[in-house]
Amino acid sequence: ERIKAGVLGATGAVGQRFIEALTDHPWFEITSLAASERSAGKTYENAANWRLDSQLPDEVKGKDVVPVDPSKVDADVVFSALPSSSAKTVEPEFAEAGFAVASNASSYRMEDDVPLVVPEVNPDHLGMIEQQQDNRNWDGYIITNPNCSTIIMIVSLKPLLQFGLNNVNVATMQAVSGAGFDGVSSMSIIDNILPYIKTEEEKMENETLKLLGEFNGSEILNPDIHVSSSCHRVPVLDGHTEAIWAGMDDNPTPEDVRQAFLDFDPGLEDLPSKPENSLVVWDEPDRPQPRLDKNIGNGMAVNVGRIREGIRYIALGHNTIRGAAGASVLNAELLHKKGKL
Ligand code: A2P
Ligand code: 11C
Repeated sequence: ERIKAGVLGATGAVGQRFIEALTDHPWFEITSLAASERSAGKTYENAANWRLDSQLPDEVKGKDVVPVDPSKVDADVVFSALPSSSAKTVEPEFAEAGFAVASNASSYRMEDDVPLVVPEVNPDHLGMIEQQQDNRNWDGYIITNPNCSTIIMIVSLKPLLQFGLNNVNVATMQAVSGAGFDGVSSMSIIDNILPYIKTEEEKMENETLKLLGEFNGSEILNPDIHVSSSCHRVPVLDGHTEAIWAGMDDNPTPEDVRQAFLDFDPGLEDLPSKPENSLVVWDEPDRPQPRLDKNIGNGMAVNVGRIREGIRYIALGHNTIRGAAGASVLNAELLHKKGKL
């Protein structure tokens, strides 16, 4: 039997990526599309300002958009692409009403009893769900995935833990789609770079420590790793690029690191959204690039290259797929595999 899936914030930049990820999915079926009162009552085709680079799937075109109200949504799991301000009030209403909420929003990521999960990195943190349901008296629950920039970095850091990772510095070059649909349509950033993205640097630092922390069954113990980030918006439509400096106790050579990236076992068994390679290693000095490489592995791979002494390297991933909707769907697939959905 197929799992009924709703999308909250279905009309936005990440919401549209959820629609794509869930269309023809082997386990999930889209049963509800929800957005703000501005869109409710319209058909999806009329409510969503669909991107030009892909076709609006037939199965959602004529569907009605409903408000983000648990009594109006028919689903077992809801995927949330809501702005964090509305996610803050809406997501608990759904969890309380018994829905599994797989959220891309930032509102609950750092709460002690809410799993912040990337399946390749910390699948055991899903163990927090029972605690959350007890604490909050919810029949459902919220699980979250990190911010796009964090996800792209963390997948590349996981194989470096074996060398005693102790220090991470990162400078990001982030696409405009990360700022939501309005960010893309205005393109007001053309011929420019914005050297500040609100709350992004804190998110990269705090989320990375939570993800790499050990879950002892009741709490997460922060790892002894220093993380420092500088975040920037560049005139690219999709695909975040990151320059990463990783300090490690064992001082591995660039070749050791390259081999660790190549040998990386994501431990994902047969989840439908799993890419063939979670890490794709580039040896050409001018790769990876967003325009050429963001869609590798259906947009779910993290590309790494330019591995140099230091250790310094570049990571690139599709921010609204690997870094957002695809990450939430992968989390829900993992929940299903573990019998929690
Ligand atoms: P709508 O299209 O009706 O405004 P983006 O990140 O691209 O800006 O998209 C945000 C998504 O969240 C859209 O689907 C938007 O719906 C929805 N949304 C924004 N504010 C609210 C709100 N207060 N309540 C419910 N949905 C909201
Ligand atoms: C950006 N990373 O590119 C942001 C968008 O915490 O999920 C996503 C913010 C978040 O601007």
